[in-house]
Amino acid sequence: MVMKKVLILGGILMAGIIGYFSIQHINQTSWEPVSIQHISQPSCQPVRQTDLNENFSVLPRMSYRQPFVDKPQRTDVLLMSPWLAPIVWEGTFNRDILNAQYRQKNFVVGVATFAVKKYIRFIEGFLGSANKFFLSGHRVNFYLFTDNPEKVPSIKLAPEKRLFIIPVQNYSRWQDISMNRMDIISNHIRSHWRYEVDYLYSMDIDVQMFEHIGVEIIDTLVGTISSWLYTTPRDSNSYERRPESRAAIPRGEGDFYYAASFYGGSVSEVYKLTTACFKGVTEDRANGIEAKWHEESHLNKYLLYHKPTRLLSPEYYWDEELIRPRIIRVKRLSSVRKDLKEVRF
Ligand code: UD2
Repeated sequence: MVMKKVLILGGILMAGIIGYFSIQHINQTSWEPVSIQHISQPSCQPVRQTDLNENFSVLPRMSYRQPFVDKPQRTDVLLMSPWLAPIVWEGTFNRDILNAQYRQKNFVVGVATFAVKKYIRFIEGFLGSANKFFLSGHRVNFYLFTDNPEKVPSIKLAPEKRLFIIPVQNYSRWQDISMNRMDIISNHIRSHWRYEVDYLYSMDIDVQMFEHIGVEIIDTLVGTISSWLYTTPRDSNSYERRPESRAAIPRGEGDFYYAASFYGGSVSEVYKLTTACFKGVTEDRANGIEAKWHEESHLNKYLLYHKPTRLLSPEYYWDEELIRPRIIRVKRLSSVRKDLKEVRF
């Protein structure tokens, strides 16, 4: 009996001692400030300044269908790349939510497009349809490069849209007009656009828009999956393969085939992309080689090794010559049929 009491008392004493020390320990770790001198810091640690702004904005109340994790919006198409970049398809997003989020940021988007030589004829269709369908209700600056500014038709734009006509020289080869776009865009970012816009997109002029293209296209680095090659295995598509070209992609590599007709992103990312691609074009020229699909080949190489943060499905550039399959529910933007021999020469 005495032995049992001794054991119980001993147990209580031990528990008390453990409890005391653990409370001390908790006190130490959670309350007592740790002297900075005890933490060894590399002397060249870069200084960071995180903006701790508390003026966060709140979305308006909205009524929409609830999302469920076990009910994907589409099951017939790939919605996410292997690096978790969303692929934008009709039926996968709610434009009202996106617009509400975007409006709070008050961004300006720039669109660079070129109408050189006979391509001037495409301006009216491009601008007329873009005025209606491209980022409707949001601020957009269209930058139109042309060798014929006096021939640009007058088009009445929505109040939030502006047109800047920028004279540019022409080149005898259409391939040079197309490839030099990368250089011109890169130079204008450095001299102007970095002060004027938040996001920048490059678009071919020989297209028309038929449905809304909204803020679902906005992201840091955005590429459009080609309507010609969206189901083609990587080794059969149109990448440049000759190792002598700076645009070469080795066999066994490649994600998607991207169309050069529509790409973009933040100004700084588009600057990197256009500068790198034009460097590739210049080095190819010095080595007497031209990539299979000109700057589009360089763009594909760039986007393979600098993964886009968002991909636009072929809805965002549909080629008129193709029959539209079921998975392409809408044709938002499509090429205008052209007689290549007539228009390029
Ligand atoms: C593809 C690409 C295009 C470019 C080209 C290079 C797609 C859908 N488009 O289109 O972006 O990479 O291949 O081979 O993948 N331009 C003029 N005047 C000219 C020629 C061209 O202004 O005389 C401009 C114009 O903005 C045009 C763009 O360059 O939209 C591309 O030329 P394209 O449309 O003739 O090239 P295409 O259809 O072969």
